[in-house]
Amino acid sequence: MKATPKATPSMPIADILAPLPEELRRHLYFTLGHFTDKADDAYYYRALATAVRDRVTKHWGATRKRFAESNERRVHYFSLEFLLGRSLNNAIQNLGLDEDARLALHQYGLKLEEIEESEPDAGLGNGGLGRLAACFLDSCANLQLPVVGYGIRYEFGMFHQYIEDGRQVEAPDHWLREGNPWEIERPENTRTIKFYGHTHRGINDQGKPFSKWVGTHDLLAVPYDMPIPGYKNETVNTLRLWKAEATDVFNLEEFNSGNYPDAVVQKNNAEQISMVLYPNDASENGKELRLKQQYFLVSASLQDVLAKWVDQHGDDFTDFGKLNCFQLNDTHPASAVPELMRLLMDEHGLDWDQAWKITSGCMAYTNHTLLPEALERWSVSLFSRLLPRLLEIIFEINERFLAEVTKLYPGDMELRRRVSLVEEGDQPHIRMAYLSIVGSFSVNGVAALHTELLKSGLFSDFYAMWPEKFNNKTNGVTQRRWLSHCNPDLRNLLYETIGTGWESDLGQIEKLVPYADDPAFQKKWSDVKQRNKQRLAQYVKANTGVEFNTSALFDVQVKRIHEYKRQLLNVLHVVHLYDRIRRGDTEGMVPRCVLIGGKAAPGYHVAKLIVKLINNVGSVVNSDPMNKDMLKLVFFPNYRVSSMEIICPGTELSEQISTAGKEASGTGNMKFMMNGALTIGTLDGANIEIREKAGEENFFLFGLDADGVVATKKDYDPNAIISKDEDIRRVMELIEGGHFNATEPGIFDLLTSGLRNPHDQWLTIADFRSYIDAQAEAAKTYSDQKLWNRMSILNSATSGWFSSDRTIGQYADEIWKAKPLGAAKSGAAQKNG
Ligand code: HBZ
Repeated sequence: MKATPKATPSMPIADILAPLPEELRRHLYFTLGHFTDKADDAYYYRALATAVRDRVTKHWGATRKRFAESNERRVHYFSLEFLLGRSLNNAIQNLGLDEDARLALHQYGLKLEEIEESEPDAGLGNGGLGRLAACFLDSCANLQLPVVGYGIRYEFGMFHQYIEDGRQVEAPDHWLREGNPWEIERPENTRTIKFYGHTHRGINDQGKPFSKWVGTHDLLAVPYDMPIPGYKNETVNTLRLWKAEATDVFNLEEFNSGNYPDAVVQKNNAEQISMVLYPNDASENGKELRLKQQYFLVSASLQDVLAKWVDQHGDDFTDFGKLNCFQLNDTHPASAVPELMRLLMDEHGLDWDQAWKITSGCMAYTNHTLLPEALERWSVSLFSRLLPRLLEIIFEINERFLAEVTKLYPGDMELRRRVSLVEEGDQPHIRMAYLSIVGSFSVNGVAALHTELLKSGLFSDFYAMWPEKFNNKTNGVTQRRWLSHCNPDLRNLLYETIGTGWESDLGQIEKLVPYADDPAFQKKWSDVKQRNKQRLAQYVKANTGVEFNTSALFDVQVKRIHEYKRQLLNVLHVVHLYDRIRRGDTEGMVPRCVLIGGKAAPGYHVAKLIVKLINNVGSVVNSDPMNKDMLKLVFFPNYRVSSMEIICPGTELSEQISTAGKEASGTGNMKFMMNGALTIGTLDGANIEIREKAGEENFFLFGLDADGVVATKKDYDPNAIISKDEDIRRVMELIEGGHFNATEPGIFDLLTSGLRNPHDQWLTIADFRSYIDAQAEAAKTYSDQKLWNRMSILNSATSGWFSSDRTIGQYADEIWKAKPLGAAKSGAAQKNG
């Protein structure tokens, strides 16, 4: 091992770093004070992470410099959620440090995979929306785009889910307890955020009216930066997360009144804002603290961008809109629209028209849901108390907007009422989606069907007014995490078969098509799947105690628990198979292991009951002596990013079974496809595009389509369907007869009565027969392994479209008009070499 060179001020920063094995020793001893030989994975994790981070930091500094010197458009991705998962392996992979890291640990007899397990997931998100933001950051860095992510540094991320007696129990996720080697605090960029107070109107020296926000209760936003390394391209982008702290002034008042303990308590109050991620993924509960979080993020981030602008350009905002773009991840950061107006007018002296031209020219909004109950509305009374100046601005935006509506459609009062940013009623509310549309130049959905439904349904009035604002950006996922990293055996098979180019250009995975029927390749392909199934089976055993038979079909549904995602339909099918086994009718069946995982929002009673049903059915089915090894059902606890990294490669059948028209896109469906799972699914969200790319013969389709759902609702009679279909009737009888809840009679009545209700929104019974048939078709196909392997290979081979690199390429070209800022050395040449 080479000795560490002596550092001098003139030495290039890169040369200060010794080889990784030495750096690991140095950090263990000097940074962490680990003086003993005691094996303690947590120490080794931290030391290795710090050593790797140092290498990341080198490129980070260079990237920042490049961005600062360029005069290209910058993008700011505003999101209340970034579901990053683990960072160590990602950094090692993207910097090509795998061998070095293994060598470094080898000196202590340690394995990289084991040490990586010590890293807690950064669970700063609920589900798809948060994970999409993380995949997007990865792709932006891969494409060398000048994009900064802005979010909140929640002290507690997504709760831990435990299962007790079959029920979900939540526990806090204190992910920062042992420190976070991936963040750097930047106290010098602290911003002040105002709340409460009132506005004061007056006339300024030039005789112009102004409004001032005074008497506010202020707090501080302190930024913590996390590096987002690009793939072997010397680019490291930034995710800036804000932590709330009390201002000194704020504490001083209490202190002076002689109440020191109260002053400290006040400090805690301020810090509550960034304390915890709200765990609701599909319904709003209108809590004041949540609105505070949203404004806190938006105000801190906009001030940050404006401060940097003023540093570079002074108070000349002429080109601000041309050189900046803000992408709003759903309506959660929608107060960016009135906040940018406020900052430009009240802090930087622009008039309304100048400020509006800038604001509405640089905001872009992504919608992620069609569920009306998920559309954010904030009561005017809460707004006026918490953010009085913003409310004033929103009212003025609305007045001007409604004037425009009247000009376009004179006399249409009904339209005015429908599109108003203020929903009238006993308790008027601000409609955040409408505010986002009016304040943005771009509005996009996240899959083709979703965007069409936005245009024809939820937002049709706005689409009629401004068709040019609306566009589609079908979601994608990063193949670096969701193929390369999580499925090393498949990665190696791809390397030897089609080379390495697909890691930064997934379109190249199409080169697999000619191998679909090649027996030698099929053998390698199924060997890889078999090893991944073994790994998954071990993981299931360790987490649930249940044994999976690795020659069975691995059938998986992992996602948040929600009625529209229809985990219930999946359970009904398991009960149907169980019923067939019990009556000795196993013809055409193949052994099957069903895994369901996901978190229910803590206040969502029905979703929690579905978790209980899955667990109860699982314990009855798994212990029935009739069953042998034909059928298993487990509920996988605490589903999160790092568990998907093991579940996804071992999955053979991917369940994407939402009621058509309800799932905006789905992204799990894409991860499974890349890893060679076949999909059983409805014509919903991105399933439609998956089926188009894979070919309809390589997809198990069932159920009503979105139009069929609308039509069926008109005279839906689930009880008639149940009584006419023997299989369905028997399933209902087993559940309603208490077969799965002998000791707790009646607990599932809410679920069964929901299924039988003619107003059941999710039409589970309507799709059940078609689902059973598609499942039988899947089983039949599985018993022909040659055919199954062919279909599996073709699914992976056609998954190129679902790389988030493609998605981000489209955002950059069509919305952001952003250009890559390449590293001094050509990244692409290095990447593909
Ligand atoms: O966003 C999901 C959609 O359900 C899914 O279809 C889509 O693929 C994905 C990415 O576009 N939506 C969410 O994950 N939504 C949330 O997590 C959420 C979080 C907080 C909220 C509301 C929704 O207040």
